[in-house]
Amino acid sequence: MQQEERSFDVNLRSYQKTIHENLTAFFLGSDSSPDLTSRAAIYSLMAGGKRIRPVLMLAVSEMLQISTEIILPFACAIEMIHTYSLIHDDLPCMDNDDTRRGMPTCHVQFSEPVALLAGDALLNRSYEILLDACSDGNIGKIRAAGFLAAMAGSQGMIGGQTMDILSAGQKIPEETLRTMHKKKTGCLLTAAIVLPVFLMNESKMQHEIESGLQRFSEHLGLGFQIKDDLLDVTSTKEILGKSIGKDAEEDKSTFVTLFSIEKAQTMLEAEMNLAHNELILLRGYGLDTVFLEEISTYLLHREK
Ligand code: GRG
Repeated sequence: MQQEERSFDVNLRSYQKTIHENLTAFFLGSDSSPDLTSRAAIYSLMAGGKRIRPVLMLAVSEMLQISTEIILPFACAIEMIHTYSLIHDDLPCMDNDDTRRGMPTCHVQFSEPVALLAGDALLNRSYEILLDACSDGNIGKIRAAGFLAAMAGSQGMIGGQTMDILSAGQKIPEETLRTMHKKKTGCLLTAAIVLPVFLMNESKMQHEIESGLQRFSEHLGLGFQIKDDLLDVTSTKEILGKSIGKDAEEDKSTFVTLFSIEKAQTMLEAEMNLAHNELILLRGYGLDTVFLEEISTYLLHREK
């Protein structure tokens, strides 16, 4: 067991290192003298974070035998989109947070206008990187890039954020809460997990693998969000690296405020079991799902 834990840890760190070492270069491209906005973007991009989305993308790619060279631009692009969403989410016009990833938020460190532009720059750069990755005209890469754009857009993450804003101060039904989080948190995780399927070599099982990974990602995404809601009431600012207790303070509907800590914990475990069941089915297609099983357990028990 200890042996398994060590090897998961080694794999996780190795994926995180690959991302960490390449993000700045991908963001800067040929820019050798970054201006204030670019420096603010790099400040947030390199402030740490678990790198869950690109790690999942690299792990699924390895499982599907897609090379690091092919997936790396997509993995860096998704972390840039995620970081832009955090910068914008922290702005005074949204959640108004002063700490993120254990550091002052982008607008506190720089200024509101610069943080707004830094988020925009990260989003624009991510699309430049995606377009560049597609420049050989490969249809799988073009579909992969389009899928990531859609998952981040108004039917996906931005759509979820819109529902979140509109539901402020209201008690919303459980189904609405689930839909909101499926979009706001889940869509980017789905992008990370499903996108590599577009880059696979022809496989008879491609459709089944895509559907299985899609369902796995949806359960993992909901579980990830329920855990986020739980950490907001059970953790500390020092451990999480961001403000806590804001959900209740702002009268937000979450799995904890709508139900209870105990019920949310039960719902979290149910989602993770459903995610696990999907992996068992995927194993039946000859896929090595060990890392995905281990990362699901890691996310279930994570402290930040
Ligand atoms: C502003 C366009 C726009 C969208 C904002 C994703 C999002 C939508 C806002 C971020 C705020 C939030 C709490 C979203 C829920 C998803 C979530 C738990 C984000 C934090 O992701 P982690 O835990 O963060 O992966 P690190 O710092 O580890 O990368």
